[in-house]
Amino acid sequence: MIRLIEDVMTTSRLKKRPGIMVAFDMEDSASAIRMAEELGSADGNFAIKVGRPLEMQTGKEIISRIRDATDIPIIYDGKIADIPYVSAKIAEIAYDAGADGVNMHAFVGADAVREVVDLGKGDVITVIEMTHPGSVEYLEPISERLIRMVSGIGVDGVVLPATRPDRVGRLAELLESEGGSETYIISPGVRAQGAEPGDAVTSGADYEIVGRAIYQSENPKDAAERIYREIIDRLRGD
Ligand code: NUP
Repeated sequence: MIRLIEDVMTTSRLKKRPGIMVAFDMEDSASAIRMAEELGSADGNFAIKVGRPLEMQTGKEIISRIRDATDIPIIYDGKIADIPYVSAKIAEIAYDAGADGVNMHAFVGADAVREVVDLGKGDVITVIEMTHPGSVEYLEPISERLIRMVSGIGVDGVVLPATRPDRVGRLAELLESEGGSETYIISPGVRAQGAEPGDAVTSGADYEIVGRAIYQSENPKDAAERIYREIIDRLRGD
């Protein structure tokens, strides 16, 4: 198991440093490919997250096409939450299409998370708490247990909500104390859901996920660079 955890950590393509994971939730492949190419030459640390709306409209091939268009790490955000066999099957399809990592729910349990980690095909990111109000009802009461569980397994990343920076801070501390200091934290909710750039990173996150504020803007590359600079400036205390 220890060897497995080390393997996963050393092969992780997503570096644990401040950056933006751009959510690709647009529904057409042309603008997705164009944005992937533009981000490749953008100033900053970026990753791409392919979401279900894009995948459902264009098929898993969109991952391969983005892979061909840029060197930026790609995460498939299928929010996988199924029995271990099916969870691993979905993850494997995404890895084989060119994803560097997949996003799955932690609440499905240790057996499902372990089955995906044991594939050894790329990063595994687990959702711990979400950005919307409903997350407070059912995820918040179990999130500390989820952090302990995924730390024991050795996942590459966890999702914590930028909309609740206090939760990012608390769970980041717990992650560290559970031996997860190498685990990156990615936090959605910036701009469209109310969090400001830097809210999560100054609370202990590594990547902030930004979707609509980038892909719906007139110039996505400029928007991505501008929000990245805002995050870095907040971190420096400017
Ligand atoms: O808790 C979560 N909240 C959330 O918004 C977990 C997520 N993965 N996301 C994703 O982040 C969501 O699916 C979308 O792709 C992105 C946020 O997009 P936007 O609100 O910046 O447009």
